[in-house]
Amino acid sequence: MEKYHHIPLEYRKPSAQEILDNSTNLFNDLNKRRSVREFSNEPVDKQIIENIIKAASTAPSGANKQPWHFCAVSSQELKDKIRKAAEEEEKLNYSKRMNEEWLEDLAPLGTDWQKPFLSIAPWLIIMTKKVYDIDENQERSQNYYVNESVGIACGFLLSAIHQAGLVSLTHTPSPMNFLTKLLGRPENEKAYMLIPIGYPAKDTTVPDIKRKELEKISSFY
Ligand code: IYR
Repeated sequence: MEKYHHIPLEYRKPSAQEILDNSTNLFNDLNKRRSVREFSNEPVDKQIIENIIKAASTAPSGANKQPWHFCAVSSQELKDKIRKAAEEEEKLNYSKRMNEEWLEDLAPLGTDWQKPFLSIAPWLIIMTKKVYDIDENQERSQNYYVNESVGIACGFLLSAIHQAGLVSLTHTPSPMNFLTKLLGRPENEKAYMLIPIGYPAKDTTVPDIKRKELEKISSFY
């Protein structure tokens, strides 16, 4: 295989002060990101969702395979179907699949099997991971570090949603295979994350949870 043609890196070196200010401001802004479970049904332009997906797709990936797909759903009919199927799985999760400790950990969040946000939020993005690739001739090829790559892209997506001025939720109904079925995705794709996107409902509240202190989450050597 031939090497990629190389091009100059687009990079402007900011001053140390600018970098300090940028990093402080970015932290302060990201620190305001919260998972939201109550959405307004106010529509969001498709172009905004396209930009957010494009931002997520700039994530690095193993061997640049970009092993992800973003299914953006605004169809009310499909959102309702997704909600119904997710709630069926969640009913089983909450009533028998999750153990005592898990239920106790979730109790303070007050979540339950009901997922009205799935039919209320104007958009749902379902991210899938491509466990392997299939080309036009049905030939299979490998992807690498798929979970890591898709996880990074998902982080970029959440950050893009927040920085655009919208809110989201990382929702993981499990098992998630109903999603790839409802969306008619090919067999090499597995559902990775379901992310409702939109504006928060009026007067939405979020739990008063705290992030761990820097000292608890880092060690400097
Ligand atoms: N997927 C379920 C349960 C759930 C699990 C975790 I871990 C959470 O942080 C929140 C919820 C649900 O969406 O209700």
